[in-house]
Amino acid sequence: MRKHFFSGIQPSGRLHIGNYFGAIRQWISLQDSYEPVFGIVDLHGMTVRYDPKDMQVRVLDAAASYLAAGLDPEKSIIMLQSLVPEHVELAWILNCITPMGRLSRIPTFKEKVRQNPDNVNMGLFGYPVLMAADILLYKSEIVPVGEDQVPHLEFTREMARRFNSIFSETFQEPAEVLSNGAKIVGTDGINKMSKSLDNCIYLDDTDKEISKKLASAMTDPARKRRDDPGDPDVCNIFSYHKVFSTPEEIAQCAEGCRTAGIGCVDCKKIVAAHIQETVAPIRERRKELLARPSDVRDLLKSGADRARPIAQETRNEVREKIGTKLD
Ligand code: AQP
Repeated sequence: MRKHFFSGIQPSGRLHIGNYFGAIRQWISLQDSYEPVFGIVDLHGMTVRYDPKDMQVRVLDAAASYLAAGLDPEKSIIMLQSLVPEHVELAWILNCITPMGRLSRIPTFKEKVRQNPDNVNMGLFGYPVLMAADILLYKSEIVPVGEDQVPHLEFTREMARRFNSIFSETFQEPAEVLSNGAKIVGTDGINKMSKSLDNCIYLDDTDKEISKKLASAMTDPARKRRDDPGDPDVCNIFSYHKVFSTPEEIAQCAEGCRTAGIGCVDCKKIVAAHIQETVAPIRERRKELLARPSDVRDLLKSGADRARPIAQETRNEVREKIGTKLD
C-alpha cells in the first residue's frame, strides 16, 4: 500500500509559477511512489480578510490548476480541507500543547502581521498549528514545499516530538522536500512571489501578459544602460533563468551579462519563452476544466470522502492517547 503525505495551497488568489515550481511540480513526481493528499486549504485561506464569493471562485480555480498542471486524481487525493473536520480537531489538540512564545517567533507570522496590521487574528497566529495538524493527520514522512515553508516544517517536527513525549509515541517527524524552484522571487525583484502581493506570473497569464510583466521586471539596478556590464547574481531575471533555462543558456546569459554581451531585453525574451512554454498548456487545460465547474466540485468532494477515513484513523488513535475516546 502506498503511504500518504499531505501538502496544500491556500486559495488566497490565483496560483502562480512560484506555487508550481515550489510545490506542484514536485507533487506530480511523487504521485507514483505515494498516495498523496493534496488539499486546497481553505481554512488557512480564512486567516486574512476575504469576500465569500471570491472563496468559491478561488477554490475552483486552484482545483482546476492542480489538475491542469498534471495532478492525477486516480493516483492522488485532491480535496477541500474544510470538508475533513478532523483537521480542525487535531489543530485544537495541538493548540493545547503549543507554547505561545514559540509561535510568536515564526518568521511567516511576523511577515503576515506586517502585511495585515489591521487583522492580526488568532487564526493567523495559529496558522502553523493547523499546518502541523494537516501534515501529522496523514502521518506524512515527507512534505514537498517551497523554502518559505521550512520554518513551518521545523515547527511541525517539534509538535510531533512534543505530542509523543506527552502522550506516547504517535507521530513520526516529517522531512521537507525542496525543489530547484524552492524560492521564486516576485516580478518586483524584492519579495517572494506571493498571491497577496500581486507580484506574480500566474498560471493563467497569456503569453502577452507574461512578456509584459517580464519587460517591466527589475534587473540589476546598477546596470543603467545597455553597454554597462551587470551582475547576474543580483539580477532577478537571472534567478528565473536558473529555474527555467537550459544549462547552456544560463552560462551564456551569465557571461553575456558580466561582459555586456547581452542586453536585459534579450535576456528577458529567453526566459519569457520558457515560462510561456510551461504556462500555455496549463492555461488551456484550466480553461477547459473551468467550463465544467460541477465536475471539479464533485472531484473535491470525492477526494474529501477518500481522505476522511485516513484522517479518522489517526484521529481515533489520538483520542485514545489523550484520553477522550469513550469506550
Ligand atoms: N514564490 C514561491 N517560490 C517557491 N515556492 C512557493 N510557494 C509559494 N510561493 C512560492 C509554495 O507554494 C505552496 C503553497 O503556498 P500557499 O499558497 O499555501 O502559501 P504561501 O507560501 O503563503 O503562498 P503565497 O502565494 O505567498 O500566498 P499568500 O500571498 O496568500 O500568502 C507552498 O509549498 C509554498 O512554499
